[in-house]
Amino acid sequence: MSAYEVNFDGLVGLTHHYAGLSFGNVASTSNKNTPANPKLAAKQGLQKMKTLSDMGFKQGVLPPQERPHIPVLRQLGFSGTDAQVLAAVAKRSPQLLSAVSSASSMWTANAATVSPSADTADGRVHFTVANLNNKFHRAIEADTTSTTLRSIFRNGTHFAHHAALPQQALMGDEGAANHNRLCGEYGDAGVEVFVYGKQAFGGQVEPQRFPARQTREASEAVMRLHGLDAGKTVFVQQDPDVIDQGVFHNDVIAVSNRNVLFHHQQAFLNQAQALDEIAQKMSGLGAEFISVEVPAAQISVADAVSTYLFNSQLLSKPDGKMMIVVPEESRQSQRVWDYLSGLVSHSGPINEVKVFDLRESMRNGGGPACLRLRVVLTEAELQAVAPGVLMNDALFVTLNNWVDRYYRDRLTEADLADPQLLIENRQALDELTRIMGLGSIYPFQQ
Ligand code: SUG
Repeated sequence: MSAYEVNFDGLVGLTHHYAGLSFGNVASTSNKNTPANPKLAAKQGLQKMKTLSDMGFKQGVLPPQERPHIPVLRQLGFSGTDAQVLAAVAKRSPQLLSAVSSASSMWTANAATVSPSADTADGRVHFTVANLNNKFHRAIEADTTSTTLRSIFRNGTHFAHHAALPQQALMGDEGAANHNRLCGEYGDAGVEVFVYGKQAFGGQVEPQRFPARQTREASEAVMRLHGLDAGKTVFVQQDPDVIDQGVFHNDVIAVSNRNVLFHHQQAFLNQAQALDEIAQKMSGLGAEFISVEVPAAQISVADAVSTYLFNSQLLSKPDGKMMIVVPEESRQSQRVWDYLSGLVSHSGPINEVKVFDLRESMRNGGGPACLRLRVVLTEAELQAVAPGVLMNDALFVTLNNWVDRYYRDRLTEADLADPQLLIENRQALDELTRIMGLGSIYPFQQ
């Protein structure tokens, strides 16, 4: 059956700021406490969505979450009116306020793991919400992510939803950022590749400096929940040395589209063996696997981390070739730009580069691929998606006006205690749910 890849990008929230919350993510820790521009961040994201949609790629939008997250502060013992809760947490623990105000749900590659209907036992599209257990500010995303996905992909005939795995390090799950699906045509059965940072039970090696956020145990649970066939599934460990150099998710060092895996020479542990297994399982499906491996001698792991070359999107064009979508930082590096220029001038599968300025997100370690969740959908499944989330001319204009009305152009940690910011956030999100036709998805709307 024919199918499309639809990219659902996260709309940046009103409290986007730099809090240094993600140990192991170099950009996050090094930009801690610098002023942010939420309005610009939201517009940079919208521009990427609109440009790709105009180029003919199917594009959706996922809404931001309610922040500061008052319900979790109440769970932690703060009480009184919402304004009193804010004042108390700002006084006692500005860091906690910052964490519960993070706009991190914008990185929707971490919202969930998605398996297309062609791969699952019951022929439905399966979603497992990521528990994001490794970071407090991200773990609090799971509930609203679940409500949002259930609201957008409502139809039980086509879509199956699984709650986040238990909130415990053993089951650390970061969603699609550590998951690749290789296939011939999108609608064909594919090989799902789960990349984990460590194996909690009986693992041999793990990173020493920075955390491994994804466990093999979590990836195996997702495979079971989705009803995937073990013969079409591959588990690969990410090279622990590169996690220690700042590759906190696999999508910072590898990206796939259809039958192509674009990756660094040091992306995986026992790389040759992993690539062989993928190639064999692909050939079992009648598809030819193409690995585009970038040698360490040409691009170092440090280059990958600073330019986000691999946190790119590979998009299939009507001519059968692929376009690579990279952040401006990749163009700024002479080495990486020379590499990309060479890549697209050869006769390989990738023949065009598209650059986006995503600086506001990049300064927190979120590139083009972090900002999108890929969902492969057949025509019937696409028809079953809530229509108000699909990008088009009208939605682009409406969302830009909405951003102009509600977003600030400068935000620091000190602003988060402002009760007016919470009010603005709720007014904006209430309006957004109406614009996108999502119903009541936020705690404050209950
Ligand atoms: O989880 N940054 C995010 C970036 C996520 C990128 N996603 C993918 N690679 N798919 C993270 O580390 C930083 C927030 C702060 O420090 O303010 C942050 O959460």
